[in-house]
Amino acid sequence: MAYFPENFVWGVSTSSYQIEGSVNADGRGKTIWDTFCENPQNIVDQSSGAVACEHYQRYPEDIRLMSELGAKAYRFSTAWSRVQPEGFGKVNQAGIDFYKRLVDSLLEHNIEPWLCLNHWDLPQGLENLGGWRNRETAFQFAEYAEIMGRNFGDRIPNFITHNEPNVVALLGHGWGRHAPGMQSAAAVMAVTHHLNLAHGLAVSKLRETVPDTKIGTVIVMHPVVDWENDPAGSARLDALSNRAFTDPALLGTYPQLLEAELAPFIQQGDLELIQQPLDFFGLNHYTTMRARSAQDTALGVEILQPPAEVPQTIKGWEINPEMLYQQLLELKNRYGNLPVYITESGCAAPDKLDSEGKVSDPERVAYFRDYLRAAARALEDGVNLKGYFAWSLMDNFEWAEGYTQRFGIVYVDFATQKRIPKDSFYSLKHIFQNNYL
Ligand code: IFM
Repeated sequence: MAYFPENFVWGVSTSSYQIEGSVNADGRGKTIWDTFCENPQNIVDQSSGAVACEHYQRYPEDIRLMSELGAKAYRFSTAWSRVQPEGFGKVNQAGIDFYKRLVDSLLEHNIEPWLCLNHWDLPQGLENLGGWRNRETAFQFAEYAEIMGRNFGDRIPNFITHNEPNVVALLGHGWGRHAPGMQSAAAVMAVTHHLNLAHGLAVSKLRETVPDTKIGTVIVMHPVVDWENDPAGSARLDALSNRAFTDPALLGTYPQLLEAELAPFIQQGDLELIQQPLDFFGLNHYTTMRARSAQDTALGVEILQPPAEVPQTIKGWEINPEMLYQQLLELKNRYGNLPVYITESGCAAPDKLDSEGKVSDPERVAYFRDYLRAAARALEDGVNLKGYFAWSLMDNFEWAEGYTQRFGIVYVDFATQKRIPKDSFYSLKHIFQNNYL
């Protein structure tokens, strides 16, 4: 048996571009993902988030599902370009009103809203000025945070600055698999530092605007395994992905390995601005990483697929719950015992609607149970773990994989937009309601 405390926060996570659709509705501005999806080579099924789950219209039904699940919390992101269509200047009241309707409905259902300001969909207006490569974007982000604080501070108990900024830097600017599709080490360094600066500036703006609200950040951390096969590549991958955001935010330093490459972008006082006291740390965790030095690539390192004999999901991500346990202990030991929420955890599985209209997803049921057992063990061993958010409420636009990989606990029939809870939904419902498994 694995037990969780009475007040443990059980929730689900989503993000704006992956579920909302309605990309031209009510004054929303274009984002880098709208642009990236225009090139059919970028997305495996040539799709986009233009329609996605039609959450923009169907949010009341989605909230009813969360309520049926027994979720106490919902982590979602706001599309910056609905709030400021260009990313700067004019504020679009219709965009703010949409998120107010969403948040008010969550509160009516006793579901605590957790608002994330950046889950990758940067306004194209800012990209045209250099995007995250431009230091000025960090200051624009702080202005957007202030607008959100002023409008939502009375009803949002938890703000998150970024979701997985390390993925924006690496996949978006180093490996070119995500928007804006660049492959440049210098761009990765500039983006890394400017995202960190944006985080620090946004935290201090939010503290001024909404002093009673809790504020944190969310970073995806995957331990590098098989280190001995490529020590130099492993050290570089670990620094770029696991340390380049957590170290400055929580310790006020950059990994030594990256200092020279980052130096051109750092101004005096930046690290003090970045290291703001936080109320919580959000850990996204799914798998492990293996490194391969690759001098012919911009970053000089790539992520290797796990060997065939290693248990893995259809996405090729190793299933290794022990590494979640290790990751949580590492957070405690390296960064102090800050309250931690697992803000994403889940797996892609080959879900099919059966002839009775049901979806059985045993791989996902097992994944959640095994990873939750590992989380409970970390809790027993003193990790200040406060909550767990499953990724994701429903199947959605899985970025470069389009709609070919389903992560939801609710199946979405994209032809009809019908939502069908999978077996994993009912399994989590039992856990959420009983605090044990
Ligand atoms: O879908 C993504 C999410 O947007 C960020 N974290 C990982 C998920 C699965 O790939």
